[in-house]
Amino acid sequence: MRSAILNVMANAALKAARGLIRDFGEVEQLQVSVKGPGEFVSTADLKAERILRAELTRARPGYALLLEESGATAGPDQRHRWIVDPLDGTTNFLHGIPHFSISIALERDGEIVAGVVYEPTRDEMYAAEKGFGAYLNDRRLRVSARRQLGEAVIGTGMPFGVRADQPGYVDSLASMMSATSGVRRMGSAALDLAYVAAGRYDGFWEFGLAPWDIAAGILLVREAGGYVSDMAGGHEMMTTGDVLAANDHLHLPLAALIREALRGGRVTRRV
Ligand code: 2AM
Ligand code: CA
Repeated sequence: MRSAILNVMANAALKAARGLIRDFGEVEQLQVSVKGPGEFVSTADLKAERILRAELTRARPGYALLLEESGATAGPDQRHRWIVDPLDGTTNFLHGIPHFSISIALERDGEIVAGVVYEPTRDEMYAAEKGFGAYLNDRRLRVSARRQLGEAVIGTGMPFGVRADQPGYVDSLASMMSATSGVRRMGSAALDLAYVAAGRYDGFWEFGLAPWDIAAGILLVREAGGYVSDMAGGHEMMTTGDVLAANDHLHLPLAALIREALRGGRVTRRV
């Protein structure tokens, strides 16, 4: 049984997902057209956001909103704020790669108290409420129990475009490549965090993410028994956009690895 608020969030995600799935089918067709699916995808993204805004506002009229496409809207309720990414993994969507998600978080007094990440193509609904655990559909989630870095599979997001020269990223990647059992880069940070919560990834790191990419995912990881920090080991993920998530055995060694990489000292394999 989901709580009333998680129901609101899950139903909003399901409703927006129906449009995304339809549009994704169209995008697959548009890959071969000369014009490409670019404009069509922007419209799909905006349509999903409009549905989410309408559903969330209808259920909780006074709450403030922070949406990826339309930005911030204040509300008479000073305590609550929705933080929403209507389409995380836009590049995948644009290229017809079926790996994207909808992310919805609820913040109360500056703290994330509920989060939903939905993956439309697999019909996987990740949901968490502070103090009540994290779930994938009806199954309770737990982060992985792996203790050895050498056995760990770690997710990441690679900076691109104007952010491609993110200082230290390539060094952190090189360190992870030699110290772990492998790195994955799948292109939706919200789902990456959900995968840590589900014990699929043993950890995840990325720099420079936006609040809507990570707000729901952070709660999922925490409620699944994992650890989330920024790269300095603090809790400024939502302001710095830098995120390291892992189970509690691996969080410290991964943090050390990234810190050393950022200092310029390559770390070689430790088992
Ligand atoms: P988006 O698909 O909503 O744009 C991929 O690394 C993750 O980072 C995605 O969650 C993506 O969100 C987000 N992201 C957005 N802009 C980015 C950028 N310039 N560089 C890297 N990641 C970005
Ligand atoms: Ca995003």
